[in-house]
Amino acid sequence: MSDAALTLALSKGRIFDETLPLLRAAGMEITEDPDKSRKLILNTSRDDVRVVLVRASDVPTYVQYGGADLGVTGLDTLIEHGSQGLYQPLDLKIARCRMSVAVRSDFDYAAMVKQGARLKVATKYTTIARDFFASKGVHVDMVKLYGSMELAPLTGLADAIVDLVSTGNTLKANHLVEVERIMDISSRLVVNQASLKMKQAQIRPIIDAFAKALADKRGMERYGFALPMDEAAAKVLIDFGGRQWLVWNAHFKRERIGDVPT
Ligand code: PRT
Ligand code: MG
Repeated sequence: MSDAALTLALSKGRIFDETLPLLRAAGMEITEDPDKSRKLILNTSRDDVRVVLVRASDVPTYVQYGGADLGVTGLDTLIEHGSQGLYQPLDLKIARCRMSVAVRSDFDYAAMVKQGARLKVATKYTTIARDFFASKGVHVDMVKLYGSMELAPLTGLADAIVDLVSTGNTLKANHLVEVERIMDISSRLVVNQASLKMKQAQIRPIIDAFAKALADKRGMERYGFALPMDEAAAKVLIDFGGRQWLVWNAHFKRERIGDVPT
């Protein structure tokens, strides 16, 4: 591996699975299945790009200290870690979920907040939880946990939890209800700031390729077909929210872009 080689940090599971199509679209196929081997360093179809598999919560650390040049990490993890030394060029809009407050269904959260009661909150996300309750003026005692937050209200360890919710099935299965939605969460591309300066020529095209893959995906979601993003016209259509009149105002060589008459 030459000095100019790039290392991308990913975590196994949903972030890996949902980053794969973006990598593919950006011309980097991962040639090995991480579930079928114990390898922690994976090759890609590009000689100068390799992937390292780390714990989800370690991705920002790897990128911050240069163990990886780039990485993909959840906004939750990024906020908890802090963004020092990390350039965040793109919201990849993958591994989407929300950060919420949940309580036992028989706990009157609204009344407790109204009374100004002190709440016992269990969470892995102490920074996000502390900031949220401080902004509401609610006093909390924080209990730091590393997993299975749902158990805390059921065992009397806490009144409330702050955790990620996607389908809501985990809460439901444990008789918990969501009482506050703190923020929407998705995964971000993070880049080591020193790498960005020293390896500009390699990193910039990758950021651009990811951005193009995202725009293509959005076009696909919105119109049900891929707009040819190499056409200036299609870019106008996407960048401005697909307003037909913008297309009319633009000049095109082709008569149609996909199924959209121009
Ligand atoms: O598991 P490990 O300790 O190694 O790390 P991790 O849990 O941080 O990794 P992983 O792969 O589980 O999550 C990586 C990232 O995926 C998170 O940082 C989030 O940004 C994002 N993500 C998206 C989620 C979820 N959706 C999600 N539903 N992370 C976790 N969950 C969990 C949640 O904590 C809860 O236990 O799934 C459960 C709720 O799911 P529903 O569908 O039942 O609501
Ligand atoms: Mg997990």
